Amino acid sequence: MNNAKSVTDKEVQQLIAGKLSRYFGVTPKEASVDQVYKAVVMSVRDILLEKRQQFHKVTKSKKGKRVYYLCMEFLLGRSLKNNIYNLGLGEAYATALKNFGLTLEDLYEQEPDAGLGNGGLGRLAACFMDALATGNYPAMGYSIRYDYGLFKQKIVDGWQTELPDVWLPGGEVWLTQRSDKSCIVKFDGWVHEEWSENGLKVTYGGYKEVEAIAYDMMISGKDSDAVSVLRLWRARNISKFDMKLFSQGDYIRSMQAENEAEVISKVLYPADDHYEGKSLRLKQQYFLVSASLQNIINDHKHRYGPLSLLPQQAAIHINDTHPALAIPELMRLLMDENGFTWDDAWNIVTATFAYTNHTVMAEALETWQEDLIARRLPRIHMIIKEINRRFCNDLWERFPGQHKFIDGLSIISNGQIKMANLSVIGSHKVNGVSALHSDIIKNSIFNGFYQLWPDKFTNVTNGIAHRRWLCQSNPELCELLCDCIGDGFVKNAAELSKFKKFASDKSVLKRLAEIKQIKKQQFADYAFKKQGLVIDPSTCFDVQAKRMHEYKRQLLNVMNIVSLYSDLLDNPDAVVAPQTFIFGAKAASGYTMAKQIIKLICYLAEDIKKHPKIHEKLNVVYMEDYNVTMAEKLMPASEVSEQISLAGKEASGTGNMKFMINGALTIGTLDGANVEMSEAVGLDNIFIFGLRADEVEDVWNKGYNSSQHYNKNDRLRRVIEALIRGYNGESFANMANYLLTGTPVADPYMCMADFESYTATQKQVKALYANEKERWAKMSLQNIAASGIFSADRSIKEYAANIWNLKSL
Ligand code: 26Q
Repeated sequence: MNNAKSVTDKEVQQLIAGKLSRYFGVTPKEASVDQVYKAVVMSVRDILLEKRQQFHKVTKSKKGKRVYYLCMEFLLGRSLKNNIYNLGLGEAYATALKNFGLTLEDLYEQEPDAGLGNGGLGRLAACFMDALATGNYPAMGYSIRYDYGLFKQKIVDGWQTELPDVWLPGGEVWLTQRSDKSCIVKFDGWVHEEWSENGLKVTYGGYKEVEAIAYDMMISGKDSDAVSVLRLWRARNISKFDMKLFSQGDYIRSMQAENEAEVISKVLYPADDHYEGKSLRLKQQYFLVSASLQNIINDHKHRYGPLSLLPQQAAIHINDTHPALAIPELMRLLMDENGFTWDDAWNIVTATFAYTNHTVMAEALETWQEDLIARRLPRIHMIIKEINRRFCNDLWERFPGQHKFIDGLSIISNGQIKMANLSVIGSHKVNGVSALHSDIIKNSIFNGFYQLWPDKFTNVTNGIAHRRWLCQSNPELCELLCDCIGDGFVKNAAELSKFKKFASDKSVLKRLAEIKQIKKQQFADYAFKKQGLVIDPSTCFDVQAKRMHEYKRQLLNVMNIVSLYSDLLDNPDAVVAPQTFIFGAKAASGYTMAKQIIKLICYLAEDIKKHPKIHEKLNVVYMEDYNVTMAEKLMPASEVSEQISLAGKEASGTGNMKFMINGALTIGTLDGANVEMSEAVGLDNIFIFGLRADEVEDVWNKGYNSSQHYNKNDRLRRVIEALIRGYNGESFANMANYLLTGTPVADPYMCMADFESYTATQKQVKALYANEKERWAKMSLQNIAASGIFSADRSIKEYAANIWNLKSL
C-alpha cells in the first residue's frame, strides 16, 4: 500500500508550487526559503494524512486494538528529515528542490525543534511513536500543545539563563487542527450526592469550563503502512466575553478569564526528575487526561459500540505518574456519564491501563496535597477516596492489624495523594525501564505491591529510534554498514550483530576510524559556527550530554578534569594524549546546585584557555542549549561516552544507547541500561567502574562519610584544594563544602567514593586511545554490532506482547 513511494519529483514540484501559490500567493521564483520550507512540510503532511486515512480504514475493518500513549512530554526534535527518510522520498524531494536552488539540508536547518519535553522520558515517547508506526501498530499519543517548549539555554558569564522557546512559527505547519475533536474539561465547583431507588446520583455544578482543541501531528514509520498520530491539546477559554465589564471600561478584567484558561497550555514545566506540587501543573495533567479520555471513549463508541469492550479494543498507557489522573477520570466517565456500576467500571479500568515507572528518586515521586485536588477536581477527589477505601478495606481483611504495611500502600496518607500508588493499583501491568531498575522497584518503592501482585510487575528495557540516531544522523556509518552487512539492519536492528564478523578486518576498521574523524570534523565546524568554539578534531572527544543533575554526576567528571589540569599546571610539558571534554546539559531553572556546576565547568574551561600549552592537551567546552538536533550531531562525533551516574539512580538512560550505536566507548557505572549494555558487548569492550547499586546501599546503610576518602587519597585532596582556590578568578569553595561538609549529608551522590576508581579508569581509557588505535576501532565496532537490542522497535514489540496485548496489522 506504500503509496508515498510512487510520488515522482515532478509531482513533488507541483505539490510544492501549489502550496506556495495557495498559502503564500507567491511563485516558486519569488518564494523565500522559509516559504519553501513550509510548502514542503505541507506537502509531506498531505502525504502522511492520506496514508493515515488508509491505515485507519484497515484498523477499523480488522477491529484492531489500539494503544493510546499518554504523556506530558514528547521531545520530538525535527520531523522533516525523519519523514522524508521514512517515506523514501529523499531523491524525489532533492531533485524537485534543485529547481528552487535549494538542497534538502537547507530546508532541514529551517525547522525549529519541537522541544515539548525535558529529557529521557519525553524523548522515549517520541522514539516509541516512530517504532509503533514502523511495526504497523495502531497507535495514538496524547500530550499538550505547549506554546513554549523547554526553554532555550543561554549562558551568561557561566550562569545559565532561560529564554522562551518559541517553536510554533515554523513548527505548527506540522499540526492539523481537528475542530471536530474539541471537548470541554471542567475544574473547581461542587459535587452533590443523592441516593434514590436508582442508586447514587452525582451532580457536579459550579465548575469552570475550558475548551480542549485538538491538533494532530502525523508520525511516519519506515516503509510501513501505519502512521502514528500525536494528538496535542490546546486550552481555550470558552466563557463568554464579559460585555458588561467591557462596556464599563474594564477592558483588562474582561480579558482575564481568557488568560486563566489558556495559561494551561502555555508552557512545559522545565523540571526533570524533580517534582513540584503546583496548582497549574495539576491543571495541565487533568486537562491532558480528561480531554484524551473523552476522545478515546467517543471514538470507541463511534467505532465499536459498547464500552464494556474497551479493554479488548484499547490499551491506555500512562507514562510515569504524570497522567495518572486518567484512572479516576475513566471511572468518572464510565459511571457518571455512561451508567456503569462501580465494580464494572473498575474492571474495565484495571484491564485497560498499564503504567511505566521512570524513577526511584524520592524527590521525583509525585504526591499531591489532598485539599488541592479536592478544590480543583472535587469529583476526581471523591473517586480517588473511594478507590482507596475499597483497596484498604480489602487489605485490612487480608492483613489484619498490619497498620504500617497498609499505610505504605494506601493512596492517601497524611493529607497527601500518592500518584505512584494510584498508578499501581489502577493498572494491570507495571514496568521499569531497564532490568536493574525493574528489580529495584520490586525491592524498594513497590515492594509491598510486589508481595500482593508479583505478576503485575515486569520489565521492558528502553530503546531508541535507531533509524534517527544511526541512519539519519550518521549516513557515513550507515553506508559502511550497508557495504558490510546489507541494509537489513534498517528495519531489523538485530542484524547489526552481523557486523561483528568484521572485527578483525583492517580495511573496515580503517574506514570506521575515518568516519569518526569526518563526524568529529563536522561537529567541530558546527560548534565553531554556532558558538565560536574552537575544537581540535584530532583530540579525543569525551562527551557527557544529558540533563544536568547531581545524581548524573557531571561533578565527578569535572573532578577528574580538575585533577588532570593540576598535574599539567605542575608539569606543562608532560606528554599526554590531547583530549576535549564536551558537556551539553540544561539545568531545571530553579535548581541552583546544577547551575553552579555549569558555572564551574565554564570557569574551568576559561581558566584552561589562559595556558595555551595546556589548552592544546586539555580542552573543555560547554555546548549551549543542548537539544535533540544538537544531540544528532554530537553522538556520531563522540569517542568516549560518559554514563557515570551513582549506581541505582539512573532508571535506564537512553543517551548511553545513542552513543553506543555510533561507536563511542562507554565509561560507566553498573547503573540503568549500562548493565545490559555491558552484557551485550562484553566487559572487554566497555569501561565499568565504581560502586555497584548493592554496594551503594550497603555503604549508605552503614553511614557514608566522604571525608574518609579525602583523608586517604592525595589526588582527591588536591582536587578539593584546587576547587577552593578556584578558576577564572572565582573560588568554588561551595563545591568543596558540598563534597566534604554539606548538610544534611556531604557528597550525597558519592563522587568522593567513586573518584579513585573513575580516575583510574579514565587513565586506562585514554592510554588505550593514545596507544592502541586499532584495538580502539575494534572495540568501537563491537559496540555498534552489539547495540541492536537497544532499538525501540524491540522495546515496542515487548510492550505489545507482554503489556498491551496488541497485534501488528
Ligand atoms: C513532575 C512533576 C512536576 C513537574 C515536572 C515533573 C517531571 C517531569 C519530567 C518529573 C520527571 C520528568 C522526567 C523524568 C525522566 O526523564 N526520567 C528519565 O526517563 C528515561 C526514560 O525512561 C530514563 O532513561 C532516565 O533514566 C530517567 O531519568
